[in-house]
Amino acid sequence: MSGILDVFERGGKPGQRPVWMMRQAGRYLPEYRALRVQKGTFLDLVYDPVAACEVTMQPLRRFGFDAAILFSDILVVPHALGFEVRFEAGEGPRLQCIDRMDDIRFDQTQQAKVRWAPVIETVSAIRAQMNREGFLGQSLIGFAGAPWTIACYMVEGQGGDHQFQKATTRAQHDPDFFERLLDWIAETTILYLGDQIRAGAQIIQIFDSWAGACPAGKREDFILKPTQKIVTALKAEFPDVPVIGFPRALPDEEMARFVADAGVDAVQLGSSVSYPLVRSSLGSRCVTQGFLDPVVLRQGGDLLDHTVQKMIDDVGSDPHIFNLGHGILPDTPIAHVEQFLKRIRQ
Ligand code: 1CP
Repeated sequence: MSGILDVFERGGKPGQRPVWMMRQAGRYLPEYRALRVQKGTFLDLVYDPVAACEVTMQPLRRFGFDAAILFSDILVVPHALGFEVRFEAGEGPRLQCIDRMDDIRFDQTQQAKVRWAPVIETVSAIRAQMNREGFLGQSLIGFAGAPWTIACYMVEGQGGDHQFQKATTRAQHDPDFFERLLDWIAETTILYLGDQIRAGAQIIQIFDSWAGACPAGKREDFILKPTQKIVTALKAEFPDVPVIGFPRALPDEEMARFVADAGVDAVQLGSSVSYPLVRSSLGSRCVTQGFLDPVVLRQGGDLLDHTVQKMIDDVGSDPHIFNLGHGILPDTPIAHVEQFLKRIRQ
């Protein structure tokens, strides 16, 4: 039984502290950088099942994390829907913008399935490889972006450096367009995550990395409802697969409502969270995940030791999966990851 699935099923065993790290496969690992150079572009790596499986396995072998996360990207969904996506070195993603209602074509899902087929092949390959290498207690996490976050990238045409001004303005002034777009992404994501689960993903995480950029009055329509639609559909078909939500930068006092309304089994918390406050509103049974500041991990030293110890003390025996509050920074020393793990596993 995996440490992480155990947390969902029974609240975890006493003293057990399952841990994995957002972006655990990535540029801070020399073995990742070596393979990345060989493969050319980031998307070439993502759509190569042998290479993507290898990259997924790298942090498992090095650190023995309690979960593997599929090596892919949330922008596979717009790409599969026929929109150009490029990852420019040092500039983040660039996408072909969506602008017109006519561009939202619900008949494109068959084509999308063909395009994401290599990612689904990767999921099967990872499960087989985990078995071969004896990672039997570890779980494989599949994922997708939440509709709001994906819509922001599709309308803006680029990453979040500009806080998605164009996308959030459009969302406020043209809610009909935005709601139809969110619905299209939600429908597609249900199929995509269903394919991942059938191929062997055991837990699903839905990343709403830009939830905090959603206008406050629109969170119900743009954050809660689209996520709820996905979770409801997945639960109908796969009732035993836990779903982790990540409404990043949503105010602490709205977390409990997000969990209840979206219907997720767990919530990932960001680094600025007040854990005692959120826990008291969530109750003792909801699983949380997070929330070490990636900047503290990069800094290491006493600060890292003290921060991790405080996190352990705060969490106590609550059902919790240790992780970062956001992705690991590419210039994080490997020794700091080891220091973090040592303390968690003490
Ligand atoms: O050059 C490189 O190697 C590219 C760096 C990179 C990596 C390693 C990108 C570009 N994506 C990824 C992998 C990735 N992305 C994973 C792999 C699994 C793992 O954790 O090991 C996952 C789960 C994601 C998800 C993802 N992509 C999110 C959600 C989580 C989050 O970080 O908030 C988001 C927002 C993206 C978009 C994206 N992809 C890559 C970048 C640099 C970005 C952010 C762009 C921006 O600033 O808006």
